[in-house]
Amino acid sequence: MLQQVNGHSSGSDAQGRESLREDLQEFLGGEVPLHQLDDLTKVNPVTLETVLRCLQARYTADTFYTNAGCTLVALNPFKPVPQLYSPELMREYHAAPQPQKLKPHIFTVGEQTYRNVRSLIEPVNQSIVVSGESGAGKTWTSRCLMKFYAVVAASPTSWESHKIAERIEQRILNSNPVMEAFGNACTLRNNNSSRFGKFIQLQLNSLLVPRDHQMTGAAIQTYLLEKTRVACQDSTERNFHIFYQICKGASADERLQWHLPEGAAFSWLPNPERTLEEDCFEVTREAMLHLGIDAPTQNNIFQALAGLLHLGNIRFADSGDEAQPCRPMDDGAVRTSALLLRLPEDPLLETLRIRTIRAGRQQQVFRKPCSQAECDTRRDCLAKLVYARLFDWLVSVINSSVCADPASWTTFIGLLDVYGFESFPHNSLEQLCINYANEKLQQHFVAHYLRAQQDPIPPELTRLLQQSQDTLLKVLFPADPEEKSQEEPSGQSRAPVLTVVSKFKASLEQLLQVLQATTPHYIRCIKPNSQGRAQALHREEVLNQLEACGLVETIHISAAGFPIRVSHRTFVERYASLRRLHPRAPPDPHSPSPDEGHSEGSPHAEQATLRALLQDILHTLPALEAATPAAPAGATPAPVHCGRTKVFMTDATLELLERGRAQVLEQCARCIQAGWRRHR
Ligand code: AOV
Ligand code: MG
Repeated sequence: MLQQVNGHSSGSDAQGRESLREDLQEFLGGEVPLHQLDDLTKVNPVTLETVLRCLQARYTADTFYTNAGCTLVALNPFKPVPQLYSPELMREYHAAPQPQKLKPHIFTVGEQTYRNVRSLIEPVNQSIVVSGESGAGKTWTSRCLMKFYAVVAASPTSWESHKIAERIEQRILNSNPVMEAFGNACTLRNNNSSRFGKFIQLQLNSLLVPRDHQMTGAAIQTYLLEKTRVACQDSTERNFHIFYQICKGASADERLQWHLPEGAAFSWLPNPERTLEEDCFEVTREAMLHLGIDAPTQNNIFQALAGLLHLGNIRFADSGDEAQPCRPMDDGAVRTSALLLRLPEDPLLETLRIRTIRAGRQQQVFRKPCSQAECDTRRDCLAKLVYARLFDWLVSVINSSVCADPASWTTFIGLLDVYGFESFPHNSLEQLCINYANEKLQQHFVAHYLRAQQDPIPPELTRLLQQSQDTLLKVLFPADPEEKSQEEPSGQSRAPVLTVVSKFKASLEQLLQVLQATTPHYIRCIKPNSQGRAQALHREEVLNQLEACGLVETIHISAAGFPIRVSHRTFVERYASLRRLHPRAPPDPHSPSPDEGHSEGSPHAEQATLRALLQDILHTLPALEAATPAAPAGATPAPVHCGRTKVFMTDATLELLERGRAQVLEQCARCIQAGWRRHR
């Protein structure tokens, strides 16, 4: 980062000349070939067009990552690039003294984040927000980052602890295929589209040696699974992967048991002929096993899913008489789904066809036959209910398998992989812009997307499922204590039912709170073309994405040079110790003291003290710079601007301050050690 701003701090002469040459070329109008520009802030002038040209040139040169100030732009290669994600490369970024000087990569972001966590005495949680439209590469990126941490944050020495660490890392990685099998589907835009939002906290321990943070667990939070997909798919799309996996991957015995004869047609399973790499049942099963979901439980899950497929084959025909319920067109589907879900057949049929209404003061129960369309809705609703509960249950099982004991971790790195709704691109602008844009986009999202999801659930459906004799369904739908006590006289009204929207809003607000308490890092994934073709960058499509995420504005803000903003208090608290390194000359006794004129303890006095301290710290900057080994004589002071409530600075200044602080801490540690030794 330091290099990018003032370009004079490299160690060797050759490097110094190289960066000087870059600076000069930049000054003279950007002679550096476009594809070699690692940071879009160096494009001159910064416009949508020039940014696009640079990205295009890099894409053609098989360079997929580019810095854009505080954001990393990731172009989807749409082809395997294994050398870009090898463990060797992960270690290289991890071991680099200044990883930001290597080629832009998600590993730079990963490593920077990891260093931020481990280098601080007061641990600060970090987060990486991965955004971009559907198919742009968010899930891929998050997965790669998880692998990165599994490699670099692995436990070191002792064999026993190594084994444990490996287990936990492997388990965390195993959560991916399971969650993707149950929560991803092939859509028009992405063959492996996430149909839920995911925030994973990678939990790190804080050993006494702060440089050795290790991953001790993880906690996964999911957001609004698109459960409608279980019962309703666009003609060009597919159901969740897991349904195809069981149909394709079941053994002969399992086929018998789950009533899935070879070639059976299910109306909820469109486009089964499309074979995808995601259809790998074995991988899912193996991963489930590693997560502690044993074979009988798995069997139970798959049987219930087969039950849902048969449920989807139930068709109703109008009876022609409003007073008479619709009749099922095929008794077989009803029988089989009842059998697999271990539900009594008659109540199943009854619940699908007849609505019970409570009305009047006495809450009398009326039974009303449903129309054919209503029967269909109730059938779909039943499936959605089961699937959503199953998904939530799976997430909780995974969490209980990977979540670390609260005592064994203190910091986390959060990875946010939201579903890339086309009209809901999470923005990668600088903090203020991000918040603003996200608010807007979320409103949009909530208005558009949630309305379609809103699954009032007739209470009869839940009651029916509570009658199931199936072990798994008994867990998913435990008997409702309220139902049991129904006959007891009670004047209390039921608690208001939380709607999907309000629950989702609440969980999003919670997420924002968590994110706000972290240091955020942004990766913006860009989809070069909508066909998923390698080596094809469609200008219009990319332009739209650049525009939607305000990338040019991000670059402008970053190029303006003060992307880091810290409150006066935080700044002073963090860097007060620097005054030890380069103490300022004692103040002139004749000049007025900063807090003169304010009574002690007043807010004004406090502010003035804070400001005076701040100035003291800022005065150490030139000395700090001069002490930096490669700083040329007479280099301009690190850019910093002191505002009314905040200090604004460049990445380079931040780095300088951090380096100075680390130096002080090291000195202190040495003094303490020396003291101990003397004491002994
Ligand atoms: P998404 O998460 O952003 O979409 P994915 O991460 O699923 O998108 O990526 C879509 C596809 O692009 C993947 O299945 C890969 O085939 C390919 N891909 C992405 N990144 C890379 C990469 N770095 N190298 C090679 N191939 C890649 V969605 O979940 O639909 O919003 O809801
Ligand atoms: Mg995804």
